[in-house]
Amino acid sequence: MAELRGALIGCGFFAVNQMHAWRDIADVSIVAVCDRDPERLTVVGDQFGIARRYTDAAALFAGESLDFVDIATTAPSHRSLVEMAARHGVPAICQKPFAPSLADAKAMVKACTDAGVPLMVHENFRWQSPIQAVRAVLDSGDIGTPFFGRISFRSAYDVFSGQPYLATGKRFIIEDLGIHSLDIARFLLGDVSTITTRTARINPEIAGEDVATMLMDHKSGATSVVDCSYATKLATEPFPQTLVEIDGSDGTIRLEQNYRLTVTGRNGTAVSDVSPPLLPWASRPWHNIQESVVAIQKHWVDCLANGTEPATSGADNLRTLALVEAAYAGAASREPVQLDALL
Ligand code: NAD
Ligand code: 89V
Repeated sequence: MAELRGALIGCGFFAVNQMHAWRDIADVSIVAVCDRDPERLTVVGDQFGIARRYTDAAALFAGESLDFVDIATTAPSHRSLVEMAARHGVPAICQKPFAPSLADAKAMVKACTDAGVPLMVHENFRWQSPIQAVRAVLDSGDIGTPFFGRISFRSAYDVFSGQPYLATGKRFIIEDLGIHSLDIARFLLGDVSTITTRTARINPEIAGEDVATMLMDHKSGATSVVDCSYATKLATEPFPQTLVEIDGSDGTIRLEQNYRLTVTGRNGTAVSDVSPPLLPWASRPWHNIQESVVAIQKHWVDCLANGTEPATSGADNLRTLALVEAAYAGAASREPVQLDALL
């Protein structure tokens, strides 16, 4: 396969992980970088030895011949950048949250569909190896048919020092972190018909909610609880681990702290360590997320090569973003929200 030529737009806090991951993947290279902030452009351009640099995305598309673009900016710019990629016929990866609103996200999917270009949302948490291990147990049939799930992320880690914008938005934990947990719930238990939500703000120094508890009816008949908090001080800080409980007709799955996986099924109980590897460029405690970045970007390259739709395509991610919208609406009204009405 000829090497794919990609460009990165947005050289901020998280994009550095994406750049490391591109270097780990065969048959792809990032040939140009873009950021409207010249300082970030210099930092990332110098760190990864990329000479072709742009402070304006329109100039990037005009000046480069690209096989794809990797958009790692924050949500307010996603729609205009994805639509720009579509106009230039360039396949696009877009970071989560896909868009500030479901209406914007639907327009972005339409623009790419109409232009015939692939679009993937960088929704990487389902690609974490512990979460993939849970999926593999479900696929094995060992616990039978799942009827209950809990996807839990509770922490007091200071995310605001690395990502200061997280402290200032009216929306916080559901839009930034819960979005990953909701996607994992879909990945493990399938699509959702109804969601009921309660939120709270415990940290007085931030603008948005930092605690959310969501109860969901899945179309399969299973029930799940998705709970997340950045106000939970534990004896051992678990950031950024997602803990999972699944009960099935024939057994149970428990993914507990320190990546301990316990499966009780038709053949008894097995305990294993599903810790993610520490990649050479990664650092604890982020290594779990960092490994998943390599996995999702590898998946993108495979999908481009094979002409297949990415697991977290724009169209798929509308269903995750709809859960975010429904959660905020339900938290405000304190009523259950039906998902199909939004899609
Ligand atoms: P950041 O603010 O550190 O970086 C964003 C960069 O984009 C900035 O350097 C900014 O100058 C640049 N930018 C913004 N608009 C632009 C435009 N129109 N053209 C060119 N450059 C532009 O933000 P971050 O913390 O790196 O987050 C970026 C995105 O990644 C967010 O959507 C965030 O939610 C997401 N994120 C995802 C994960 C994950 O695990 N998937 C983890 C952290 C952050
Ligand atoms: O994954 C994310 O989107 C990050 C963090 C884990 C800090 O919430 O913003």
